[in-house]
Amino acid sequence: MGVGLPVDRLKPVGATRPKAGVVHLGLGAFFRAFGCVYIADAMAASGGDWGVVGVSLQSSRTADALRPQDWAYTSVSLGPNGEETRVIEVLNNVLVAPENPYAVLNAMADPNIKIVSLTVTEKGYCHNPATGRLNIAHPDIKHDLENETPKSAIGYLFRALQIRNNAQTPPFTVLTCDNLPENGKLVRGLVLEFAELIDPTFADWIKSECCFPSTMVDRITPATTDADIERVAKITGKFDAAPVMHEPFSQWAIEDNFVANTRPDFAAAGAEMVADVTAHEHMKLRMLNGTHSALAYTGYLAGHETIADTIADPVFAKFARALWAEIIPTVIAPNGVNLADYADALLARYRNPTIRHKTWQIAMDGSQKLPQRLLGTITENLESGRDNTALFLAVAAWMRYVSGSDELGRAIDVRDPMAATLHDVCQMHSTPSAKATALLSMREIFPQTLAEKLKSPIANAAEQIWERGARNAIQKETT
Ligand code: CS2
Repeated sequence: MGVGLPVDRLKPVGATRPKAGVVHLGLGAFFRAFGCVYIADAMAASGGDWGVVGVSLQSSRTADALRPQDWAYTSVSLGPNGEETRVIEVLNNVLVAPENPYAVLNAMADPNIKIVSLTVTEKGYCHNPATGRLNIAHPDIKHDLENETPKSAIGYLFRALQIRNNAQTPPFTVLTCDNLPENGKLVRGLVLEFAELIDPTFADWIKSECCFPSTMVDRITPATTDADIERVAKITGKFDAAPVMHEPFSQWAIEDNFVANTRPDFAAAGAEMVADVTAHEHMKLRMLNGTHSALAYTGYLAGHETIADTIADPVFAKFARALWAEIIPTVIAPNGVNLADYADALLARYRNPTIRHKTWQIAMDGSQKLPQRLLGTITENLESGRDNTALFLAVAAWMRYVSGSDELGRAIDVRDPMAATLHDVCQMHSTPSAKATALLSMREIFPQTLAEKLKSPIANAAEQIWERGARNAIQKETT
C-alpha cells in the first residue's frame, strides 16, 4: 500500500456471523457483488438464518484475503457520478475445496443448509456446450466418477446429496447463477447423468426430491484491481484486501421452485420470483451477453481496453445497435419489458465510464459462451430468413481472436479451456476462410447443421475481419 493510506483492517460491525443456510460453490467477485447483497437485504427485511459458507473450488486467494477481516468485505457501486460503498457481512466462512474437500462435503451435508448456490462459470459445468450433455471425458468428471472426494461442482453436488440421502436429511435446493440458458434444467440434467453412471436408484431420488430452479442474473462486475483496493481504502478509511466493484444496476429473476418452499425472502430484496425465467434468460443472454462478447472480440482487436472505451467509439456504438436489430426479432419480451428500451438501457450501462470492464476479461472462455450468446440467435434468424450480418462479424472476430495474435501481430493471451486446440486449428490453415471452416468443424461448439449453413457467410466475414481489421470491417458492413 502507498504511503499515508489507512492501515486499519476492515472488520464486521455485527458481533456474530449469521448462521449459515447457504453454501455457495465458486465464490468469485460476481456472487459477492450480487447474490450476497440480495441475501443481506433479504435477511435485513425478513430475517432468517441465511448466512453463506463460500467455497473456492480452485485457489485460496479469496479465503486468504477475507479471513483476517472475519469474512466481511466492501461492495462498491460504481455510478456514473461517483462511488458508494457498503460493508457486506453475510459470509460466515470460506472453504478452499482442494485443501479440504471433506470440509466442503460436511458443510453441504449440514441439515441447516437449505440451498447450494453456484457461480462456477460456463466451463465449470463440465458439459458439452453444443449439446448440454455431461462431458464424461472431462478429467475432473472422470476423477469424480472414480473417487469419493470430488473436484468438480457436479461431483460435489452428487456426493453431498448422497450423504444427505444416507442420513435421511432432505436435499438442498441447487440454485445456479451462471449465464447459461435454462441453467437450472441444465445442472439438473448434468447431476442426473452423473448419478445414473454411479447409482440409478439414487438418481430417482434426486429426480423426485431435489429442486433446481433456473435464474437470470445480471450485474456487471469487473475484476478488482490493485488500484481499486487502494482507492477503497482511501474512501472508507479501512483496508479491505478483497472489495468487489460493480455497477449500480442489478436484476435477478428466480424460478420459484425451492425444496419445501424454503428460501431467503429474495422478493423483499428486489428479486423477481417467477414461474418461468426463460423469457428473462433469453433476453439477457442474447441482448446483453451476446453484444458484450461481440464488443469484447471486435473491441479488443481494435485496441480498446474496456467496454466503455469500445462503445465510446461511434463505429462500435453503431455496431451494437446493428446487433440488437438482428437479435431483437428472436427474443420474446418478458411481461412489461420493452426490448428497445432494454437495449437503450444496456447502451447506457456500457457507456458508464467508471466501469473499467476489460474486453479481455469478457473475451475469456468464448468456446463455452458462443452457443448461448450468439449461435442460438443466428440459428433462429437463419430459419426465418432474417439478416445476421453483424452477428457473423462477431463470430468471425472471435475466430480472429482465438487464432492468438492481434492486428499488430502481438500475441493474445487467450484464456479458454479449448485455447490450445483453437490455436492449433488456426495454425494448420493459412487463409482466413480456411481457418474459419476448420473452426466451424469443432462439434463441441458448432452443431453440424448450423456449421454447414455458416460455412460461406462466416468465411466471408472472416476475410473481412482479417483483411480490413475489425473496426473497418464493422464500419463497412454496418453502415
Ligand atoms: C460478461 C458477463 O464476462 C462476461 O462474459 O458478459 O460477466 C456480464 O458482465 C454479466 O453477465 C452481466 O450481468
